[in-house]
Amino acid sequence: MSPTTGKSSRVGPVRAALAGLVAAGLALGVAELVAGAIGRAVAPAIVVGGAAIDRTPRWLKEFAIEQFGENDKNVLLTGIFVTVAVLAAVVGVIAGRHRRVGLVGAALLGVVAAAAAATRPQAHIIDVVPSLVAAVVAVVALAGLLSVSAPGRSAEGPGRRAVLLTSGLAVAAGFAGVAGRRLQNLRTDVAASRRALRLPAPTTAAPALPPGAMLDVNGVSAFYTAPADFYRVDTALSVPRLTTDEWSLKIHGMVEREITLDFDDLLARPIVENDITMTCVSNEVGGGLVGTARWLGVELAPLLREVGVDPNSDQLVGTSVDGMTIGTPVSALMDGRAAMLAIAMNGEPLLPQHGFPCRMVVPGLYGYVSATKWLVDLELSRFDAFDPYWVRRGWEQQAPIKTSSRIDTPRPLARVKPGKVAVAGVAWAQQRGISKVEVRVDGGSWQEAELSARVNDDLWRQWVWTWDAAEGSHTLQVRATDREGELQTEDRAEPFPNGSSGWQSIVVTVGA
Ligand SMILES: Nc1nc2c(c(=O)[nH]1)N[C@H]1C(S)=C(S)[C@@H](COP(=O)(O)O)O[C@H]1N2
Ligand SMILES: [Mo]
Repeated sequence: MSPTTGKSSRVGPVRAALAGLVAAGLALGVAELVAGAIGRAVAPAIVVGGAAIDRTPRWLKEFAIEQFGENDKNVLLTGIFVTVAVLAAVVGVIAGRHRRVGLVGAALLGVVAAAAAATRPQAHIIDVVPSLVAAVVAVVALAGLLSVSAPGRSAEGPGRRAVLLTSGLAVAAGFAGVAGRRLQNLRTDVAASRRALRLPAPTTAAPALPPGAMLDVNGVSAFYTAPADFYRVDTALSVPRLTTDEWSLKIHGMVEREITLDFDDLLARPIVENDITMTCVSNEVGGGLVGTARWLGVELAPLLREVGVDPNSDQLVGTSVDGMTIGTPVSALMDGRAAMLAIAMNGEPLLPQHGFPCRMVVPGLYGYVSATKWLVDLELSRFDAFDPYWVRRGWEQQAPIKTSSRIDTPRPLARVKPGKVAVAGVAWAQQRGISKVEVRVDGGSWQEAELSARVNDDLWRQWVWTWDAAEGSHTLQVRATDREGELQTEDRAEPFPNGSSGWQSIVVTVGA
């Protein structure tokens, strides 16, 4: 189809690859700038990454989280940039020989990114613009770089002009990228919005903690998890940016009167404070995807009563600004539990990564069926009418939290001194509460641990048991019982499709 480029304008593979890289860099940099100018987080790498996350099979997602943990998103972004670099170099080399084929290739990469932008949830037609601009920039820059790099008639090959243009465009790429990011921060200054937010005093404060609610044991999880240490689980490649000024929440669907609240409306409502332990369905036995906070916000049940929920509606679908959908049973929201729209965690506005300015929190349900972050829309619907994001991926529609217990100290495979060793951790069974935690060594008889004082049944309890440790290698096991008298199941289950189960077991070495 495309004729081979004439000899005099052919460019050798090394120079052509470099031209491809610089053209791609400039294209991505300019795209950041355009994304900043239109005030949308739709730079090509972000939209392609987001599309990739939504299409990643579960085994690969689990592998990535296992390997990279909370770094999984940075690893993905790095992977995207490396892929783009390789493709850009290949396109450059092709264009060096077959100019038109290569330039079409460059344009196609931009079009693929534009397609990803257009198919993101919450996509706006304008979202394709940064990627399309990137396509044009890539084509023009690549053509220009190759033409100055071509040996032409001169025998010495490309000279100063090529070097100047290449380095000039590379610098421009960097500037555009940095300026684009700055612009995006300026346009939606989440940090400033967060600083400016004066938290209201609770109309109904959380009751004071009883004595003994927190155990003083080295190595046990803090009763309240510091927000910065609180586990983070979401599909957002870049943390969605939403200020209190931009925020609004529409409650609609199967209701008598739909309403839209802005942030002042929210603050004007009675403010409640609840201590709640939150858990992720993806938490493995012994894992860290659980945390406790004092949440400040607005009760959901009165709001739902105000809009008049159709009795046939059984699912409340929360949607975030980045298009995540999460479905919660209406019955759970109306049964008197402390379900809320939260704006603060442990006395400070939500951190951006935990859903600033407003998220849902519902005790007793895993986060993927209750805890929409960056919440902007609540639709009353039916379970048989709409499958939210995770349900479409095979996770159970409804998922109450399973009774779980964890050993925080000693750590697995730790080496401890013989004699008295504090074995301690946390146990949770939100809504039912924890009544007992037991520990056993090497499959011996179960020993009852001391529990922190009960605060409410939506909170974890810390526990400690003093072990008289003899030298050697030993297995420690833990199990909890809820306040209904139900023992934590020994049956091992993986997190998919409705949460892990089984007793945690660790091996430690006792030696001088
Ligand atoms: N917008 C949005 N909200 C979300 C998620 C998400 O991916 N996007 N993940 C959910 C899941 S699976 C959990 S466990 C909790 C985690 O909240 P955290 O990151 O504040 O701990 O948020 C929930 N809310
Ligand atoms: Mo989760």
